[in-house]
Amino acid sequence: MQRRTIQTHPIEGQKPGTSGLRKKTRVFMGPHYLENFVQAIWLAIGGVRGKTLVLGGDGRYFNDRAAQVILRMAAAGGAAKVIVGQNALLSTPAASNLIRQRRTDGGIILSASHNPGGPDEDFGIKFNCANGGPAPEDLTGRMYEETRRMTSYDIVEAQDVDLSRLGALRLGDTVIEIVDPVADYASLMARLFDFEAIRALFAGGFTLRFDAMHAVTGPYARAILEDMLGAPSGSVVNAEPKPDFGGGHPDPNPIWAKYLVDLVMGPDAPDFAAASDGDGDRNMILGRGIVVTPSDSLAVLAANAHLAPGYARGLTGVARSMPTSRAVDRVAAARGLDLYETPTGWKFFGTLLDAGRVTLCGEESAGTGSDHVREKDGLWAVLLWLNILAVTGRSVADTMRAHSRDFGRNYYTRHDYEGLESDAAAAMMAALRARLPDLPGQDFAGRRVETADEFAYDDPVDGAHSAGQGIRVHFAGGARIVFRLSGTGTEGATLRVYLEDYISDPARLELPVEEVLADMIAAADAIAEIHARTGRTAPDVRT
Ligand code: VG1
Ligand code: CO
Repeated sequence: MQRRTIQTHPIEGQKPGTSGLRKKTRVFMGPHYLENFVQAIWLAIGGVRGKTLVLGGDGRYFNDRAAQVILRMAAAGGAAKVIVGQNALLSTPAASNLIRQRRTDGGIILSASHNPGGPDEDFGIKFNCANGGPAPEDLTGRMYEETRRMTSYDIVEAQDVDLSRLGALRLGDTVIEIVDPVADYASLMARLFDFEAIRALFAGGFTLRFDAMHAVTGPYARAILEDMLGAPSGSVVNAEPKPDFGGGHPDPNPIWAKYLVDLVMGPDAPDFAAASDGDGDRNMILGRGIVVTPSDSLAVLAANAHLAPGYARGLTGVARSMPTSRAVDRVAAARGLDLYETPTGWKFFGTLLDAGRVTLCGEESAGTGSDHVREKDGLWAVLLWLNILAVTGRSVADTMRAHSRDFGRNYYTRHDYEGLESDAAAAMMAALRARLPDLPGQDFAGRRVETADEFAYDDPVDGAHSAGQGIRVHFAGGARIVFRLSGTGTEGATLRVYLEDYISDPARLELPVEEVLADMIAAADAIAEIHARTGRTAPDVRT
């Protein structure tokens, strides 16, 4: 087998964002693009020689080709072993689990998550560390530095590895072990949850619709929900992973999964419905007549997790990303749990989970997870919900009603303005930043600003400092607006505006969200001058 050193040159813009490096697929397919970044990973982790890695992705277009390149580069770098999901498939949480269970040195996940896939859509790659979690900022920073002084990379010349058959083979001196992507993950789920109780729930006629959105969770959901737990066959839909996700956005929210919202609001509503995203780390939870917002779901799971065997001892603490609503804070306060507020992105939960400070964590962007892996986990959230419903015998709607009665309700919505001109978006944020000192005491849409700042985070475990993590404006009475720019897009800029108000009055717990937040929506525009600076009169996505 021929090992070759290929001359290359630094490529602009290989800077990992909120979750790895994401670009248009054609950019990744360009000369040296993927190879440069993989070489930068090897360099940033101190070389791949002698190491064992996990490799898999969400099955999007170019997943299979990229996996072959990475295997040849791992072999050229002298890796001891690469554990690959069959056909190069692994959901993000399953990859995290394999990294941990097999005590490897880390892994590479190929995904652009909820972004669409295909030759004209998006692709992505990220490195996870030995704890199973996304590389922290200092490591992604080193990768970026390496891309800026890249001169060559090493790769072996070889035929494609047949990744369709389970078992072990060799590529040079590197062992390639091809594993069932579902098996280890499914047994982890069986250890955490009361499968007997959930089986009894389905046996009693409880109905479910799980939509895999033609993405990676299809095989996982079929195996676990239908085969192991006895949900009627056909409960899992769109279960065949496709390179272009069937042409849709594999993004489980009320826009891209509107048909699920229509289903639960209509006459044929199942008892429970859910969806996951491209790489299986997000979740959307719905019940008959109700859509549960991700922030509320986190709060409900925190309040009830002890009903599942894996969490019967209770939680050590909970964490949420800063823009996530403060619904979970109320649960933490009532239960005496420590509460941590982190910047957006799962990588910031890793140290807290590793140190045992928190058991559960979540983000408003449909991400929820626990210390069972170091990624958010879509199917895990679905199973925890099912476990809770199986034990309490309540419907989703009754569970939410009871929760608001106990804790009040954090009305919450996120407005996204997509495809903004990058410079205009940056100028808007700069102007907002400049206004911060003047905001306290001013009234907007009849509400007074109490405090306004730009969020920065000091990791309480390792002391790492992260600045510029979103602008927060707090109003009298507990309302809040957060502004930040997305770090996962591949074109232009996306402004995210997170709006929240807290209501405990028992007579006002079931109002339309946009009605309760109308003041905040008007205030957001007045404060950030969204319309004036971008010309936009309405958001592209409301979650
Ligand atoms: C978004 C979400 C963030 C999430 C990230 C990755 O980031 O807001 O909460 O962690 O996507 O999720 P941003 O920077 O675009 O707001 V996934 O499912 O893409 O791995
Ligand atoms: Co995802």
